[in-house]
Amino acid sequence: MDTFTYDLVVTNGICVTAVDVASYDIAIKDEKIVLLAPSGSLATANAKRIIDAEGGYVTPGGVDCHVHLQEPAMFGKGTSSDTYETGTRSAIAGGCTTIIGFAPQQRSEPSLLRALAETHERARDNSYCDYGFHLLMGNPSEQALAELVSLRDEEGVTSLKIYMTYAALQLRDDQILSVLLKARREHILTMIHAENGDILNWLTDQLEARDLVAPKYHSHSRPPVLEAEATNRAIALSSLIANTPILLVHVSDPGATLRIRQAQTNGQPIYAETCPQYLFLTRDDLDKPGFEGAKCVCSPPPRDKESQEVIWTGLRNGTFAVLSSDHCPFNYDDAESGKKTCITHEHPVGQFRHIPNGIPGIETRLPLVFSSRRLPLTKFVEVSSTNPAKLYGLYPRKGSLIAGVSDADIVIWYPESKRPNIVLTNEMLHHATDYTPYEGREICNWPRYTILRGRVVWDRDNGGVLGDKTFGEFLRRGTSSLNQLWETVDEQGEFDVANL
Ligand code: DUC
Ligand code: ZN
Ligand code: ZN
Repeated sequence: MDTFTYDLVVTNGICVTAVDVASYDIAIKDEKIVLLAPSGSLATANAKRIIDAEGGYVTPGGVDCHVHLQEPAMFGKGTSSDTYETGTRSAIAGGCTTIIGFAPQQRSEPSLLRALAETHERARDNSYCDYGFHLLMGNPSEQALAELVSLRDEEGVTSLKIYMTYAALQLRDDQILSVLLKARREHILTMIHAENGDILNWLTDQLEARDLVAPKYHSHSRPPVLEAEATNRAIALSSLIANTPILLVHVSDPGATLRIRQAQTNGQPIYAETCPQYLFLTRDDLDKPGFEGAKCVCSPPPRDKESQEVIWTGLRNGTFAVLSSDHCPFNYDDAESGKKTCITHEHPVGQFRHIPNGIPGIETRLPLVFSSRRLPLTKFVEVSSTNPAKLYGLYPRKGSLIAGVSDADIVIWYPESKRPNIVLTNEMLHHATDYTPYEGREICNWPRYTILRGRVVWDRDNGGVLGDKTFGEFLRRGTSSLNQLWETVDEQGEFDVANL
């Protein structure tokens, strides 16, 4: 019987982490990175397989911490066009080895634990990559809040998302305060969707009264100030509860970004996420002939060119800790459960109010940003892998290349000499959605190999997807380790209303 020292070696790569770029070889054994060695020194090691990166960049597997799969219709009509199986297949083909999806608790459901159990059923043995869950909290009942301890200690779920908009999900300010208070005590990170639901409903009524219902009016119903106002309010609510950490998801607007930056400068534990749609799409993409613009309807909506620049700057200067996809896919050409559910005889270009909100992007997140060359490579790794892992309690198992510690989750990119010039088409992608909002874009690199826990699950030139849907494991997460978040909170002591 052959005995190998290593299961896999990656030689001759330029390895990038959140802190440095350096040439070294990586040896893998039993799903872990076990050794980092001088470049080329492991080229003839006793390993079952040796992959020559040929001078290409080698990065930790991507961690996409904002992914919607197989959720019931909560953002209006429509059902997800991707299952755990197809969404995670798409993830690995785009270099992503870990996702954090959402376990949706409906308003009629008092228990978070039940909502979580149902989500486990959907994902179990159906995931090509490793996965965890955030609770999507539609009902902050007494029972739900009491369950946060079990969520953390027994279930390995240490974050939840709440909404300031959507009829089925919107929480009042007093409810948000109750969530923040309990989350603070239990060291659960609260993610907030910050858009003012009341204002957008009012604006939507105004637009409809004038028969302005085409897809492009989605962005008129959600002007930037509505995101900035809600962001400001979320920060105020956090500060009221003795500076409870919050994470503002999918930020698109410069006003919101500025407010977040100010709060951070003040030392408040305000974290933020942005997504490729706010770097690569604009509101003009919603203004295409006929119903086409519906392909880019998501919330908040893409803004303008100047806003894109502010978001890029925010990524570079650390305002945004994480870059996620917010993959929330609906088929376009589907009148039963996709974007076209809102088309009627009376409304041939649909009614934006009823367009399912969300776009696909799990596979394109890393290639788009990597090949844009607009972030230093260390920053690219930081926001797309390392910080998500730290923020959501997965570090250093995920998000890095630490010998003896990190899972062998690795992406190998093409070297300069072999760089493919790719024109993105939906046909190339591995989701089950019938379009990509990035159709026709030129991309100058793509993950050549994706390795998940030591196994090559994606080999672009030799077979494509090689993984299988039973290989992905559920990840029990710890509490956040980014910036010693909770240590700082504990030092400040309990919230006390008498201290206000
Ligand atoms: N918010 C999300 O986070 N995802 C899709 C829809 C939405 O509004
Ligand atoms: Zn949201
Ligand atoms: Zn989302």
